[in-house]
Amino acid sequence: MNDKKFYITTPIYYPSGKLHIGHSYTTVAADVMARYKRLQGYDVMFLTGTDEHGQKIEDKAREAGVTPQEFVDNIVAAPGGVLDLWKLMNISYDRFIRTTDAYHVESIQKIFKQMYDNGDIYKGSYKGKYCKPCESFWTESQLVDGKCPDCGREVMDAEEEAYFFRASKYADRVRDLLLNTDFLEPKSRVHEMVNNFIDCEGGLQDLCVSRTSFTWGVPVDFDPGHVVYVWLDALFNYMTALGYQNDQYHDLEKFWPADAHFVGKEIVRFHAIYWPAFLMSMDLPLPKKLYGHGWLNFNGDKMSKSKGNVVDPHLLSQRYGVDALRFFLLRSFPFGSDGNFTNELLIQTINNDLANDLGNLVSRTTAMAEKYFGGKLPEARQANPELDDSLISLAAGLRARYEDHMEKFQFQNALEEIFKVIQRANKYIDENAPWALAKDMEANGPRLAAVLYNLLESVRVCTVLLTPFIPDSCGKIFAQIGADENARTWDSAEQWGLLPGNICVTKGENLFPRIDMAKELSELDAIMEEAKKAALPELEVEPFIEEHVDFDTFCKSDFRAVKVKACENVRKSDKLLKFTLDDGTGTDRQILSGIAMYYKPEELVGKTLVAIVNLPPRKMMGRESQGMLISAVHTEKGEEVLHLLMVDDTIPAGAKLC
Ligand code: ME8
Repeated sequence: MNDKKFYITTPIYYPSGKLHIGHSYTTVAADVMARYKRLQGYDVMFLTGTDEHGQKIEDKAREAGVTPQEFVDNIVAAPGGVLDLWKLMNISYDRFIRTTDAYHVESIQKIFKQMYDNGDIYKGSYKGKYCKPCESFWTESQLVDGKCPDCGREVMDAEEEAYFFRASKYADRVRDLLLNTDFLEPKSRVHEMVNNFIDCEGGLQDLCVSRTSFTWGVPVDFDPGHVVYVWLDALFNYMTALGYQNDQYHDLEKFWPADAHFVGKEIVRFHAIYWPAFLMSMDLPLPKKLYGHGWLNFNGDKMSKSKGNVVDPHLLSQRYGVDALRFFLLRSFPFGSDGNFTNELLIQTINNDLANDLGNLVSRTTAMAEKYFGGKLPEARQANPELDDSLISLAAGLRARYEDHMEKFQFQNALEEIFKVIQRANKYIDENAPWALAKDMEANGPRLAAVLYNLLESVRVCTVLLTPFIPDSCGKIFAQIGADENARTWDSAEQWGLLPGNICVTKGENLFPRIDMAKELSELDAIMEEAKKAALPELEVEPFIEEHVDFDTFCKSDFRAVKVKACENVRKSDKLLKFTLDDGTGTDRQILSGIAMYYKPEELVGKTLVAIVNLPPRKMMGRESQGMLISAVHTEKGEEVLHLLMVDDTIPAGAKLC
């Protein structure tokens, strides 16, 4: 039996809309960790899922005209939904939990009842501030500038009869957990939690854990009308998915406590304070580690649909491949800090690391093995310690340095170590100039074979350790360098010289083609513009003016039907059209109107329009305008659209509109 076990979780996602690249960040990181532990020989349980209850989902379902269950089913399981995204991103989860799964609901009801029975949940009345999008209650003192401290949006007053969890009872134990153990990382988040939520004015407050204002949640079975607060429901997923308080699974003993919960920084509060307190209340062992990673912004701004800067993983992986995207997320930003996603950085990372460094090393090495030896290296190899040792020792010591960083979830540093070896190997090619050796194969054949073997071994060791990050590409590299199963293992990454003497090297496809930065950026910009437009409301109507106008004032405006006798563009103006109009008086009326972007002058001749004719005359581009033509205006996909008001041609010129 394998006693090396590893249980890792991601947060469970709200299926309230399309997931973006920021959401993929936690899951890709957890996937890398799960694959790394499997590589090390651990029996891994990697859990992810969806958090499907709450007011936000209920509201969205109502807007969409479907039941909440239909709404979430559609986002989770439909094409392009959450499950599809994880398939696309090559996420190797072992279990997927949905909080609407019957077994989970049953467990939550039992847990809630048990906490009620042990006195940690009691009934009271809630008065406070509520942030609807975050489904969070706040006290006045927790608000920032009167707004939700998490998302910065408006909060509303709320009062309801509710059940409360006695979080205050666990304040000391939670403080101790945070300050005196390595439970929460990075350390920089510890003081924020303790100062803001435990050692704050009034201390750790009891938490409101039921709602009566909506119904889409786990019902409190002993008090109809109440549903369990979504965070209590959601947090316990980490245990119900192993079979806690249900018969669906039986993995609790094997995998609990969790080895690592990965969460974004904005939900550290729930995981660092309430989650341990809930577990303490149920007398359960605490998870070993909680890691709060940073946020990915886009061009320095928070990712959001309305800003049109939500980066679509489907689009990016189609253009660059899933591995390039996975790699970029963990290579470019330290996991614990915020990162700024830009298209330039993405392309630069792909070009520098994957195309220039790794791709080049693999393609040069395999091409030379094919060219000089037909893909089969001879057994006779001539070492040259002076030239070989620095590369070999760097590569041979790589696994230990990599492991050190991976154990601390420092993915960026682990990759940095690998790329030092890759860069060193590229330099080794230049130092040894295989093309020069190849000029005299008889004399230099064994030396050339040694150079290429050392390069292949460097590639192999790096590829073993890159496998958790870019699994598909690594499979292809292993095939190109002829590495068999033995040469792909965790142990093999520490052993130099594992590639068999008679390896068969084949130069395959170019794994990471270079991207033309300027061309790509302009294409991405165009796509983003389109996305921004698509996110805008279809039609937008000007807000109505609330102030009343009295009837007499209204009657003072003289609206008339006018017929267009002539119409022409005004010279040197892109906007103005000059109209000569019959207003029924027998004297032509001239009106200038800024509508040249919408109409060609010839289209309008003969039309019957509406004008207000008693505005004071005014000059535009040196010409007098005697009134104003009336148009209907609205906004469509963010752009102003204008229609001149045209009336039935049987209406005579000069007819008064009233
Ligand atoms: O919070 N950068 O779900 P969620 C980095 N249901 N990470 C980001 C991000 C960004 N731009 N945007 C989102 C929830 N995330 C709860 C969890 S767990 C018991 C309940 C991360 O769908 C975010 O930080 O809003 C979080 O870790 C994850 O996506 C899910 O967010």
